[in-house]
Amino acid sequence: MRERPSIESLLELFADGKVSAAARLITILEDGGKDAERVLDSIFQRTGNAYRIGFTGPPGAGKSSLLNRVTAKFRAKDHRVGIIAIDPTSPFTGGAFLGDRIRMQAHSEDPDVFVRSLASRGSLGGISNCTDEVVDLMDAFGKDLVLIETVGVGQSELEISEKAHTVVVVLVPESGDGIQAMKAGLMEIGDIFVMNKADHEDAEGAAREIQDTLRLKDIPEGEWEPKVVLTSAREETGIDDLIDVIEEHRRHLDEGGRFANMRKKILRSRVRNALMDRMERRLRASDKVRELLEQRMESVYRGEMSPYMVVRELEELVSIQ
Ligand SMILES: Nc1nc2c(ncn2[C@@H]2O[C@H](COP(=O)(O)OP(=O)(O)OP(=O)(O)O)[C@@H](O)[C@H]2O)c(=O)[nH]1
Ligand SMILES: [Mg+2]
Repeated sequence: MRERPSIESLLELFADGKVSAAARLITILEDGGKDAERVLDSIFQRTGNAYRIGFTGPPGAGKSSLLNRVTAKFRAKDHRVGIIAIDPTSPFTGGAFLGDRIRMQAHSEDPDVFVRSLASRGSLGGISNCTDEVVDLMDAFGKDLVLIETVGVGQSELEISEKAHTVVVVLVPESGDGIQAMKAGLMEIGDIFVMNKADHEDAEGAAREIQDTLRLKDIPEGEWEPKVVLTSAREETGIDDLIDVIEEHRRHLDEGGRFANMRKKILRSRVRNALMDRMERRLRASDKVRELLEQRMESVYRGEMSPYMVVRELEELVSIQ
């Protein structure tokens, strides 16, 4: 068996722009733990340049097909593109992985396009635990655009809006997608709504429906008004319009310090989430905490202690000053 390269040597190769080293570092980030932290610590200073665009929407809406088209356009504009496809691991939607791979093969020879699939945390789709870290790695690797594809289900849509600067919601003119989108909370998070499969006849009507729904939103003066774009990834129509609107949204964020504020907000929530995670893991791992908790719970059951009395005592035990 070949010896595994050390993290240091991988980081050196990574700094030299070696794709294979970047891919291995992503695997380390996926595995989490101390090694993942070391990787992140060492690349973090080189991050902060990538613009992140999230593509979310129901399964099969054409997100991957669209990403493929959009990537070609961005490459023509000399952007270096990272693509993260978060694949549901559910057997019902299985095959997405292979599908994405095949659709992305158009760019597989291009050294300035870096594609990576990550397994999603939930079985239906959503976000992967290490999405932020992998975005950072692509950013540090010199990609100035990172496109993130997630299936919009459950909580994931809220999470993508915490990770992407521009959120593109991809819908199709089939089976009341618009209504589904509203239910799933997608209407709240989209900066841009794409009605894909515009080669279907109901597309224009469906796009108008979305537009009408968006008009009901109360948008403060000067804030971004979500836009609707009709595309066909299959027939390659509307892609330029989509790029234009994405760039328009980016310019909007650049004005008045919005982008800088958003960046701070994203970083703040990352630190907070990481801290909460760490604290929770520490609490769960501590035998002392568990023992005391079990003992005191008996007193709570008997009505001798209130829940807050227990919490105060536990707080003292794990005091972190
Ligand atoms: N007619 C038509 N079909 C399309 C269009 N875009 C994508 N498709 C087809 O729709 C199917 C799903 O496309 P994908 O790009 O895999 O959709 P997705 O949203 O990435 O799917 P998941 O990742 O599985 O959620 C494929 O068979 C595509 O060929 C389009 O504009 N028009
Ligand atoms: Mg896909």
